[in-house]
Amino acid sequence: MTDGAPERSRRAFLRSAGVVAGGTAAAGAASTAAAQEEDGGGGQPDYGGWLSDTSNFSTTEDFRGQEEVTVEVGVEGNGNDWAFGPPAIHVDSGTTVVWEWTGRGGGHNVVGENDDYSSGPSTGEAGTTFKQTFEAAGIHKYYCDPHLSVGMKGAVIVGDDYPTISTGGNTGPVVPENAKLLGVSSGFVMTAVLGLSYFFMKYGGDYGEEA
Ligand SMILES: [Cu+2]
Repeated sequence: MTDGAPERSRRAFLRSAGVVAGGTAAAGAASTAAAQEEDGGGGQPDYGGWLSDTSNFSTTEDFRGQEEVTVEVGVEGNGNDWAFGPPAIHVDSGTTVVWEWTGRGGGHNVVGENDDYSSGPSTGEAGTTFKQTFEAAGIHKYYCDPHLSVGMKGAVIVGDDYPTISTGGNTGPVVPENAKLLGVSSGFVMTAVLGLSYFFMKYGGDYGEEA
């Protein structure tokens, strides 16, 4: 029994097993890196439900790079001309927001959510303006006092540090399920290779020495 057949098949087995284990581990690492890159961009602003009943809100309009931005008071929405237009804007720190009354929808005003600023008593006069300069980063919410209950609300996002809606279910690094499975399966393959290698070394070699 010195034909060497067991020796050749053992090497062939180890070579093919090594290729399988290495390939699986590399595929797992690649898909994990791709998933992290997708999640790296800025998320959607989290308004905490503030604009959930504001009928003309669909997206946040980006006005970064401008020193002054105008928001109309009394545009169509919330069942009448009872809306701010646009209701959600994103500006740089130091930007002045100018609210300008359209004259439609009756009397309106602009009041900060925490009552930290106000345009005063509501008015319906077209051309009325109210200005507020925003410095602090974050989401600044405001409303129209007479029409708060129908959803006449707005928000100003300032800067780039503001709450966002989490896209993942946990706070740790995002690892997709298929990458986890690949990790587990490649670990299993490597363990199996080691075990079978041990088996071949211990028992496979005996064939050659018997003759
Ligand atoms: Cu109003």
